[in-house]
Amino acid sequence: MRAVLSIGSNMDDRYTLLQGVLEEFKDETVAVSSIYATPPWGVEDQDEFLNAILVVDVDCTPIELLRRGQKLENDADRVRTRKWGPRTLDVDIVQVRDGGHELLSDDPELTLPHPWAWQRAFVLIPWLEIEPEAVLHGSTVAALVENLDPTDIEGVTKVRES
Ligand code: PH2
Ligand code: MG
Ligand code: MG
Repeated sequence: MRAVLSIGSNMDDRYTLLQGVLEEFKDETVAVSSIYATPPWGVEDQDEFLNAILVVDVDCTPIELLRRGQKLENDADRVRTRKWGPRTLDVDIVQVRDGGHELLSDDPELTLPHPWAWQRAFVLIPWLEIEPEAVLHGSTVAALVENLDPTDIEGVTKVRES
């Protein structure tokens, strides 16, 4: 199956933490975006994030992929305090496709597609770079970006070319 992963960090050595995820998936990676600096979304009184998107082709179930992401988060000493709060590393599954079909899930542990992705500039702008024609909630990523608030778009800046 093919999965779109959103990775983010706003604590500690953010580049190295994101790089660790890219390293873990390097043999399964189909595409990877540049790294972007992004203003905190949802909870605004926290440090700037670094975010990126990768598309991976993995031979496992969505829950197994979730566990791989959680292992990376735990290895980064992630501490879960507040929802949407600061974190060393976040590995989120945005979307999963299998044989051209999108997998949907309402499992509270893993909602697919990711419930907030369609409105998050920090997901859509990096994703636009690698898969502009991907469809989420019935719209292409390019169309979703066009519908974002211009100030949200301006806040997202490329800091390291992929
Ligand atoms: N993750 C959140 C909440 N807010 N904001 C940015 N810019 N980047 C994130 O990765 C992020 C966020 C919850 O996972
Ligand atoms: Mg998240
Ligand atoms: Mg998460």
